[in-house]
Amino acid sequence: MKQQLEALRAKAVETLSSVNTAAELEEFRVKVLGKKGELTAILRQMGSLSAEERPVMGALANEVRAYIEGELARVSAEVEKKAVAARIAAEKIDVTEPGITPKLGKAHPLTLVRKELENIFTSMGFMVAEGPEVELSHYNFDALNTPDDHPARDMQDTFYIAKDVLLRTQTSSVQARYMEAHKPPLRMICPGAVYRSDAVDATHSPFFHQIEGLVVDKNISFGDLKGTLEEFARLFFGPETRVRFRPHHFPFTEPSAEMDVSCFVCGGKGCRLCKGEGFIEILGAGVVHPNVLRACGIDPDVYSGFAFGMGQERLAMLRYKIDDMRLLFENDVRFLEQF
Ligand code: 2U9
Repeated sequence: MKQQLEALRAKAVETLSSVNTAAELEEFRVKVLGKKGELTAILRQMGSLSAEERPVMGALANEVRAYIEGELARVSAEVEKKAVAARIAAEKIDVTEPGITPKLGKAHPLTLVRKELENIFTSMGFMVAEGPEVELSHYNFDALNTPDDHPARDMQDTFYIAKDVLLRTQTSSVQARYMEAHKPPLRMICPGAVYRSDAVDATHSPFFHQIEGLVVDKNISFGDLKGTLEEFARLFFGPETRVRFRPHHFPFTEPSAEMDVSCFVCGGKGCRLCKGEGFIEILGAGVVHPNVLRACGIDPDVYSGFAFGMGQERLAMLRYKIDDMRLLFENDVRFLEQF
């Protein structure tokens, strides 16, 4: 029995020396030290020993068990240490490696221009208003002194949805609604999309954006219009900017004018941008027609006003030297990244 115990000890030490995983260790423990294990099998023979031999063998068996348990604990600690080291090696990250740069979005040039316009006009006390893009012909045309036989109302020029419902051709409908809902004094701008049955080219699109403005109060004159729009031109195009007004016609204003700004590239001498003119047309404006005030519930004998309108695409193209309007709608990231 002594030899058996020593043989068990030697075999256990040898087996443990080649164990690599926690599962193998457990298998070893059950096989050698478990209730039905090899040590128990040897101890079953105790009954056949003499009374003198029994305590000696008992003591040896205990020593062998303690020895094997000690080895098991030692190897178990080693295996655990190796497992942790292997995991650390496998999951190692290089914290000095450069990260993945997140792609940041940017504001569209039309958004940049709209915000700049809103900042300029709100700093002068204008409110910003919005209205529906699918509009009644009443607000798009009738209220704006644009009668049934006006060419702008033609099917060729306007997208109709039903007889009296259309995609608005101008944001002026927002001003008409605003006048109905608010009493003067009023000072407002309305930026937004408009739709016209135009063929696409470098300077035209059936979908574009306007920004229009309206001031109504007692004693508003063409002088107020000039002062306000000249100040706007200086804030948007620079302090050296000069303006000029040319007579024009709009159904909703009388008198009406178009405003040009001195060319911000050549300063007025004439260049490619201003086509040798020295000036660039940027907006239309005028004193609000009495019929328009009346149609929107404001007494033209008490109040007067001025209005103006400009195209946001045109302003964006001038500001950012964009030579084709289509670039603003194609959403090519290589183009949009530049702003
Ligand atoms: C009301 C009364 C008057 C708005 C105006 C213009 C002149 C004008 C165009 C310029 C280029 C639009 O983008 S564009 O095609 N606009 O020339 N707009 S006066 O007059 C109004 C508006 C609303 C109630």
